[in-house]
Amino acid sequence: MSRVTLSRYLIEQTRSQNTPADLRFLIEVVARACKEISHAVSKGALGGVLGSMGTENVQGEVQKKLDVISNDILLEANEWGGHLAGMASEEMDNAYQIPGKYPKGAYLLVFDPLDGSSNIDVNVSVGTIFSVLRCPSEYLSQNESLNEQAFQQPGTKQVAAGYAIYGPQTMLILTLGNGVMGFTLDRELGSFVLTHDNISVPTSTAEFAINMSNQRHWEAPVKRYVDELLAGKEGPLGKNYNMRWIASMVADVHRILTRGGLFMYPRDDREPGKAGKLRLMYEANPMSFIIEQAGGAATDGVQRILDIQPTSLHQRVPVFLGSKEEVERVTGYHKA
Ligand code: AHM
Ligand code: MG
Repeated sequence: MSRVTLSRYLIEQTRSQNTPADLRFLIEVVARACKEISHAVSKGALGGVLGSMGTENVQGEVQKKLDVISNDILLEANEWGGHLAGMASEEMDNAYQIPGKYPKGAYLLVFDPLDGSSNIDVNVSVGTIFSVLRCPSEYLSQNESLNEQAFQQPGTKQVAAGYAIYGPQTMLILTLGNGVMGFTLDRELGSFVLTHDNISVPTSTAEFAINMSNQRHWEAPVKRYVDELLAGKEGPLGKNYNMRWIASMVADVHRILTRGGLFMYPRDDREPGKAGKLRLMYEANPMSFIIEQAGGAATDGVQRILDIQPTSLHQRVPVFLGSKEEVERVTGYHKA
């Protein structure tokens, strides 16, 4: 049986699901950019890419060199092809305008160019997360410059989402709203090859992921839930749970897609003005779309993440996602 490359998968999607050709092109361009980022990440100290830039992004976080390199790779790869009306990134204050010399297209691309970048210097998996939206028609005119409002669409409006994980293998995980597929980068061929067909997240789990060092800052329902998990077999949940925390959302979510689990980054009182650490547009929405497409669930503790109406580009949100039974349980505790 011949191998199914990403290109072949996308062409077959066009035939069977009417995936538009410009969306297919967009995904291929993003995948090509991810190959380039994978290459830069894998060079590490040899490529002089480790360490900090000495600058901060709009969120007040120190930018790593690879944050900036990855952001530039994605912008350069995507700006000229005529498939996008604009881009937005965790690493840029404002929406990125497609330069006037290039044609504009129908889609908006939103990304976290290098998620988990605190892990780069210690050689632990990092990744690129992306989300694709349609550009509302009023912003499609060539002369109109794009503002934030064009991007402020709930996650249910995403037409595609995915992530690349740069780990022992480089993989691309993709959903076009028709299941979740995993492709592994074959470095000899230079192609992403379909290796994980129709990924599904087990409904139950005995594994959870949370940064326990923030425990004293959590809200009561999360404290109660994690206490119950830690109480194990002798506690009210009647079973032992294992814990993992990689501090790279891509790597934690990838483990959950592979063998189930629950990922939590709750709201906490360290910075009362911020609703959690993770960003709705760049992290929570694409990951929630993927997890739901794989049969899991994702909420902010109260409502489905994909139903949240964004009010700003860099807005943050509490995240509970993964195996359905545990997401429902912790969400139920918030409502109790
Ligand atoms: P980043 O996009 O700046 O890398 O931040 C997001 C990351 C997630 O990948 C990860 O789940 C989380 O931050 C880890 O946070 P903490 O360091 O508080 O454990
Ligand atoms: Mg991130």
